[in-house]
Amino acid sequence: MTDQANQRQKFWRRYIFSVDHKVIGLQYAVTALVFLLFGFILMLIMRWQLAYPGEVVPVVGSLLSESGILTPDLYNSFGAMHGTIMIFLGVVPLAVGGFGNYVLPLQIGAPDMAFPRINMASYWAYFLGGVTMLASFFLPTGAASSGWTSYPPLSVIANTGETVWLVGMALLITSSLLGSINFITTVIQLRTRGLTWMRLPFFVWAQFVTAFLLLLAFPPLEAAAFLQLMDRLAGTSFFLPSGLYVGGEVLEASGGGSPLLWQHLFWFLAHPEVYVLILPALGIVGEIIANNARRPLWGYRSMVYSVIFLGFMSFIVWAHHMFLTGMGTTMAAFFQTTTMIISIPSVIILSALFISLWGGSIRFTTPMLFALGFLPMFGIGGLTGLPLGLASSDIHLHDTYYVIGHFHYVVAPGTIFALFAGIYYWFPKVTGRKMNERLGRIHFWSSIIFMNGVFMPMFVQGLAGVSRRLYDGGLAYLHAQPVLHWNKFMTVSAILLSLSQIPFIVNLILSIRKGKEVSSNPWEATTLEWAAAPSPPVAHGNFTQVPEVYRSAYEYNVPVGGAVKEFFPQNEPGES
Ligand SMILES: [Cu+2]
Repeated sequence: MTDQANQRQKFWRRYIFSVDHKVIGLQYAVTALVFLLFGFILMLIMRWQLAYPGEVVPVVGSLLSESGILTPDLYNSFGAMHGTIMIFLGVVPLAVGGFGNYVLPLQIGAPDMAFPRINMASYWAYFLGGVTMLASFFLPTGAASSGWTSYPPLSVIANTGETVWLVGMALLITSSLLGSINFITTVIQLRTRGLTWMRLPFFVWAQFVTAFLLLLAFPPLEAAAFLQLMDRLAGTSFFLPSGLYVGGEVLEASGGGSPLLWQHLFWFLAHPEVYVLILPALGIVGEIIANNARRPLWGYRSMVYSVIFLGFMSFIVWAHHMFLTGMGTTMAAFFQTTTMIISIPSVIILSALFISLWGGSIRFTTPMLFALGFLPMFGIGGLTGLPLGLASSDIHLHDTYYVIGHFHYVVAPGTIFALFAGIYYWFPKVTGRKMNERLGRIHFWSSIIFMNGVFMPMFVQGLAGVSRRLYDGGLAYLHAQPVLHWNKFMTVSAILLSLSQIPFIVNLILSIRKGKEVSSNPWEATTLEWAAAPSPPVAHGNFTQVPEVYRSAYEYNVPVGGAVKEFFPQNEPGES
């Protein structure tokens, strides 16, 4: 091979088809951020339509339709794709594929993931799934339009975009199954010497339980996706009821299927999926709070047990999404009870994080601001979920904007804030440089203000009974009139929120080359990724020397003899 060809091969092996968990983690992170941005733009266009129904969409209008207006069909497509993109292509790949891949092996002192090639396959299945989904926008019929839940019978009789959506989902699910097997094996097998279960950083625990959720919850949806594909393409009727009228005529279905079956299979995945979104975020926030409060995590053990219990419970609450399907009071009673129980471990974790701040000398760095912002936002998200978990109040609130407000508080100012915190926190690990603090603070304060401007009024609209799926934002509905003016407020907030992301993007790009150079442990952290590895870590193997662990994960301000030691890295021998 010539030298040049050799170089070229090295480039491809190293940056594109890499098997190094760090490169794969970055591939995930960058791809997910691009998808998130795209999903965000879809949201902006929908919000424009809600505030100014039927008016030409500025800037991108000519791309949407001849008239420049977001048509009802496109609105439905955007709604379905916004949800799908944000969850399956954005937040989860960033939280698990990005942060999990990059940080977890380093935190447990491992040279790489247990199966580096499966890791690479997992990224490429995700990439392919994402591209497939987005390509469906170019179909003559447009992208999927039956909501991110793809409920039959509507989804089975819907346009070709739905078929592509199902194929894309099958690829994405395959990706996360490959990933979760890898995470579980890595944590069980590759922990370095001395790193017992109760010495694991909380982030590792969060990722470990998340991997189990993905492994156990996704297969039912993968099966369901294939069944729906067969309903669409092979003339079966797993989800199509007999005697269904479409356009005034009875639809020929081969046998009596059940649309409810899909709901069960879908929500059996999608409720645990909520915790797939949240747990890694809690893990990130835990790391950052302990580090910046310079205190051990309060109640570390109870937090670990809570995470495990949460993971277990998340499998027996799914039908709280289905109170309106006529399930009967006994079933409803069971599911609302389990739903109330699952709030207990969440409250324990959130309280433990709050109490960890007690008596700490807090450093208000940008990652810490985002971590602290996460706590109340996630709190609002969780508390507003309770009325939805009770059948009687859910009957009023079901499918209103209240629901949209609730889960966006969990995911947008909640989880995404935690992901921002993580980016600012681990950036020096990846690049050896810090991101700019001033830009970071501008990013934080403007984001938290406008985030609330977007989502808080949704509770008001929802309580007033405005449906979540209205193309005209409620214009045609008498009962929506008193709360209609909030649409403009939310849309303006959303536009300002998008402007607030500019300092972040500028900061991210500039800091890669121009950020302040820092030592390998700039936050004075105790966990292995900072204490034992150089920043950036060695390309293969991560550590110049295999680390050994002597203590628990967060020994900050520990009394030793008569003095107080500021922090004890996990790999530092000696007594504390
Ligand atoms: Cu749920």
